[in-house]
Amino acid sequence: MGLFKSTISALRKGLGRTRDAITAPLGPLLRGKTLDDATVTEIETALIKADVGLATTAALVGDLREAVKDGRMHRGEEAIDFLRSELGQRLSSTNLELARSDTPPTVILVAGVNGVGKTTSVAKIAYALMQEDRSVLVAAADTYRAAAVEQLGIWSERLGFDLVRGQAGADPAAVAFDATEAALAREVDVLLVDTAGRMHNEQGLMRQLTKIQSVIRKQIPDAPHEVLLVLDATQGQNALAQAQAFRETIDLTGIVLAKLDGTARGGIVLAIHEALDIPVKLVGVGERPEDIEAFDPGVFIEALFDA
Ligand SMILES: Nc1nc2c(ncn2[C@@H]2O[C@H](COP(=O)(O)OP(=O)(O)O)[C@@H](O)[C@H]2O)c(=O)[nH]1
Ligand SMILES: [Mg+2]
Repeated sequence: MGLFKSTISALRKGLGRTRDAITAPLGPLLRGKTLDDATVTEIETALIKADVGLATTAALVGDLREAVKDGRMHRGEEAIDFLRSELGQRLSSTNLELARSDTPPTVILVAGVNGVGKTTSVAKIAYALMQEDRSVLVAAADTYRAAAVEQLGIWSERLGFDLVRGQAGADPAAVAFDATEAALAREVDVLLVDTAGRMHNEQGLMRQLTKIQSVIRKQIPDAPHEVLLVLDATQGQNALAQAQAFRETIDLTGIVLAKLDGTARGGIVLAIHEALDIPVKLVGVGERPEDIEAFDPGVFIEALFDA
């Protein structure tokens, strides 16, 4: 199983700045120290700065304060253990593997607003699947800009996956329909559908997505098997607002958190979990095809706390 096996070192590299941001203040602050009100406040500041999310931070810090006050917790190391276990529990509940259909193709629809990293993520996912000897077909259903189709064209040549494209300005749903037909005819393992992020208005964008979904279902009733929303980790609360908007229209099955390498705020993973209850399944940690990883809560927590 495991469409993607995460490698600890790559994820660590991606989370390097998160680690610096959180551990740099927390490590020296907590190890070998006695806990008091001031240290707990510093923990609070560090968690908020890392985008962990206000509710999660408040809950954790509230528990810490009580434990210190009641004399149940004395040492910095105890606080670290407490935080690791609490954060771990919050992230461990969900199935993080990509769904796979018993009858191929598995259809993966990729959505998100403009510039967050959809097309790059599609190329990366295609590449990762090809490394696992799975056949991949990609639908370039962002037909609003010629450059978008062009961009996927370059990736497809570079990485060697097949592409179904429409004319610029063609109906994206028609491209998705053709691609589904081709995926069935060619018996590929996985069909990835890249979509547009920019429309004249949000309603138009959401309607387009529903339409794409329904034309895919005409040929494969239980598809798409994954609807991945790509979010840009550097966008903080704005990313959360995007997810709220998308999930009102379409049943999201997972998040791809792109550009985690570009932020010191890896705690956004926890904020997403707290606010949306949609699992972060993949993380983007760079611009190269290999810069994508399965999200691994254990590794993530480890990276957050261990320098
Ligand atoms: N550093 C970094 N850049 C990324 C990542 N994913 C995408 N990008 C860059 O973000 C920009 C927009 O990506 P693109 O895939 O075109 O976004 P789209 O409009 O959602 O399809 C491009 O310059 C990508 O190279 C990532 O994980 N890390
Ligand atoms: Mg794109």
